[in-house]
Amino acid sequence: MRPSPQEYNAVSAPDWFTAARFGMFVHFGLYSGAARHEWVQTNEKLTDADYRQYFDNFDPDLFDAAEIARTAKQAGMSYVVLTTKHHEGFALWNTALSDFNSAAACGRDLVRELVDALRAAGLKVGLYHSLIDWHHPDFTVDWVHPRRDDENAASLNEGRDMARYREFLLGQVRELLTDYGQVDYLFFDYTYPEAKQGWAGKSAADWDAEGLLALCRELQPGMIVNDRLGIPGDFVTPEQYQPTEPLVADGVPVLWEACQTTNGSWGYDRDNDNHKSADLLIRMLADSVSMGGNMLLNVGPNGRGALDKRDTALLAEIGEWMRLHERAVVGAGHAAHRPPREGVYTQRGNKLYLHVFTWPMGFLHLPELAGKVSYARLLHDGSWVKTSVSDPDQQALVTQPAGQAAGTLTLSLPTRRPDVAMPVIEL
Ligand code: H79
Repeated sequence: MRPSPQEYNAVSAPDWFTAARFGMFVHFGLYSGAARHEWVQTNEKLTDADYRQYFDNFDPDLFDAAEIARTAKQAGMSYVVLTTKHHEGFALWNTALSDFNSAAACGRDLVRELVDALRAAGLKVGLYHSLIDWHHPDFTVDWVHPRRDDENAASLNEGRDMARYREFLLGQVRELLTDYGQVDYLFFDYTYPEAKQGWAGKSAADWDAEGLLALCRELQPGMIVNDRLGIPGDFVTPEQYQPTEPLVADGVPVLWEACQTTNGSWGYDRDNDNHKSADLLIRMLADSVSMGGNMLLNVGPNGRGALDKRDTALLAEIGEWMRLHERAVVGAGHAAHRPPREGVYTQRGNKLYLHVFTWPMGFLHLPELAGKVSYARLLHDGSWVKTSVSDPDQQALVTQPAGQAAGTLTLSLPTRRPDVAMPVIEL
């Protein structure tokens, strides 16, 4: 029987994941050298021969696992999730099950390097593993496959056998969960059951989702697994959108994590300058926590394995904000109070944090909080914020602030917005 979300959360919601709130996604593979989106093989319908040049010239001489760990830590992140294999099928570890791997291409086991560096830095270890595999000869052609050819559809799947692919998939996951010590988190990607334009999708049965999940439970009992196998997992993973309320299933809150890019592409995309601002990313993080979720922010190292300057500049700004506002994020979560229109609340213990998205003119009115707040301050500099409660019966007599419903607490703020990426008021 399918466990309820409550049962899932009960068995598998480790404190570290909900406390962490902020992690780093690392997309690295042959597509990083192609430098034009991790889906380039399908987007441009590249042949295996076209794609082979990225394998033959794979040279991640600047991939520095310790630097990645340090960068994540300085940004205030407490876990990192690495693509062990993306849809292209290239493995970043020394797999015995295929030659299409980084050890064969450049003599390095990049999974080992990063996992070791994360542990040394005290960060939690997350792995991403693609269910899709465009390189494997048994993986059937479907509507997102680069070999899809509407003219010659009939012959394309001759000789391809998903049963053999399932064995390969299970075997590679077994290697990852056996040879790399404790793995805290696994992100499978992804199930797309709909058939489109006459082409099949793939669903739980294509991956033997039950078998894969059972293998995860057996080899790494403390590990959390995401929801993209086509059967329920331990947490759900909204991709490139922000939920606007806490996520629930059957009326019960579920763990969730929004995965987000800096510029719309996961893999290094040289000519894409469509980066979000640090202010927006910080707001998205606060928004996630306010709705009871995490945010996993992606970086796409370039063809040499170095972090992109555009990403590290953003992470440095986010890190500076996190240094001063960490307690409003890490260990914090959804607050039951109705926020004012200017921002969102997070709550940690008995403290409420008001993340102010739009700085008001002079006053902020907080519904229902009159009499419930003993002290208020701006978090970045610890400066006291004056609070007052206006009497709705006396409105004609008071000049400021007027017109507030009973129970409203009013904050008197400096006219000038504090010089931080996003001001937070601790209540
Ligand atoms: O690894 C990242 C993405 O590559 C992967 N999941 C994250 C974590 C992902 N794969 N598919 N999707 C996300 C959604 C599919 C989007 C598609 Fe498209 C729309 C596939 C084809 C059209 C995006 C736009 C990719 C190519 C064009």
